[in-house]
Parts: sequence; structure tokens; C-alpha cells
Amino acid sequence: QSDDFHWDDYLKETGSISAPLECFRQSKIPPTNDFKVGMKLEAHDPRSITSVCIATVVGITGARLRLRLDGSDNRNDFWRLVDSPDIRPVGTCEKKGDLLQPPLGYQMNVSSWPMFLLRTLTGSEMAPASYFKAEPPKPALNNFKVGMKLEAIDRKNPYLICPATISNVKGDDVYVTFDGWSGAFDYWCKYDCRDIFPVGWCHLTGDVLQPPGNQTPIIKNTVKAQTCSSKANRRSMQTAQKTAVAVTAQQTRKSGRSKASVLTS
Ligand code: MLY
Repeated sequence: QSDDFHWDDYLKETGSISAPLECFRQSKIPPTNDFKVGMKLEAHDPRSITSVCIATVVGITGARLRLRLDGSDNRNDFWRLVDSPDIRPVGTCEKKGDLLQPPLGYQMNVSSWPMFLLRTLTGSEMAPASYFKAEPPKPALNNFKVGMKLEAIDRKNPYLICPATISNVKGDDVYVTFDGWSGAFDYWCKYDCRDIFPVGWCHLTGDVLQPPGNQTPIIKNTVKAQTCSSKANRRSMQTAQKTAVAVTAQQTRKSGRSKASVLTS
């Protein structure tokens, strides 16, 4: 957790509440991350969901792994929780009688794939089965309410986890907005999405929680409000604006011009 951001103070200053643990499809006690950089595993190719590929752990961040598909480039890394159903031990595919696939963007001729696979696995360290944790169960209902705070993955910069707000709820879907940022990073997702976490998650897992942004939220939100037609949207935008104003005030008080230049680079 960054030195100058503390959920307790922030919740007070914004007059907001955190979404209860029961809202999330995350384990109450975050899973331990035993993986080591260099270990290999099987992973679904995020760009070609029917393919199962060999991936290497190239980084560890909290309860997540930074993964790179063997035979792919270094520009398509992705992040998965250790209890994600997208990853499993090497050998799982073979046991099921399936074939490991080359990743999308495999740089060599496909005919070289079997030999590449053999070479990449020979002598490599494979992550033990006990490191892979079971996916937590899905909460029965969408219990999120507008205004609740959470920690959410920035899908445009998926290594980042940031303070966020539930700004709209529709059936099983929730609208996640990023505190202190204009709408560019916001997204709709299912309430049981694995990219959203309870307040305190990063602190418990040792992942880095970003501080809220300090863009000029009032101007950006006004622009956005004009494009919102429904009453519900306008109402949630008003909530967001109030939060944004409070955040900006807080940040100005705490750190003057703060980290805008770093975060918007
Ligand atoms: N400098 C990048 C990263 C922005 C990150 C925003 N997140 C934290 C909501 C950009 O401005 O695109």
C-alpha cells in the first residue's frame, strides 16, 4: 500500500462505505502465492480462449502471477490469480487427452511446434499442483450497491489495482469507476468478476494499491454527464462527482500537486 493512501481516512473523507466481503467472488483470506519466477504451467491463451498453452511465470504480484506464453513475445503478458481456473499444472492437458497449442502469434513455423514444446519443457521447473488454489464459489446474488468502494484491476493497465467505486448496478452487472480518473478506465462487469476485490485486498496480499488519480474530475465528469441519458446514470454520475471533489480536495491538502505527472505518463 502506498504511503499516502489509507482506506480508513479515505472512506471517512469521502463519506463512503466499502463493499462487504460477501459481495465478491474472492476468498475471505487471500490465497498464498507460492509460485516462483521461472516456473511453468498450463494457461488458457487470453487471445484465443480455446487454446491451452505453456506459460512461464515472469513476475509475482500479491496473489497474482505475471504470465508469458512460451513461443509468444513479451508484449502480451497477462496476470492471473493463483486461484484462477485459467491456470493449471503442466500435464493436465495430456491427462485429458488434449493437445497443448502454440500461442496466438507463435513466431515460428507451426511445424516446429512439437519440437519447441519439447525443448521448452525439458529441464524446466514446473509449478507443483499444490500451488494452484481452488476458485472460490460465486456469491448467490449481486449484493453490490451504488457508492460502495472496492479495489479493482485497471483493465487497460492490468498490473494496476486501484481504488474504485460501484457507480451503477443493473441485474448481475456492476459499473466500476476509478476514483480520481475520468471515465476512460471504467467498465461494466459481472458481480462475480475476478478483477474486483474488497477494500484491504492489496494490503493483505502485498500487491501494490495505486492511490486515486487527481485528474480534474469536475470538468471530465461534466462532459461525461452530458452523454448520459438515463436518470439512473445521471444520479450515479452525481455520486461520482461528489466523490471526485472530495478526493481532489483530500489530495490537494495532503500532497499539493501530487502524482498526476507520474500516473498520467
Ligand atoms: N498513464 C496511463 C495510466 C493511467 C492509469 C489509470 N488507472 C490507474 C485508472 C494513462 O493515462 O493511460
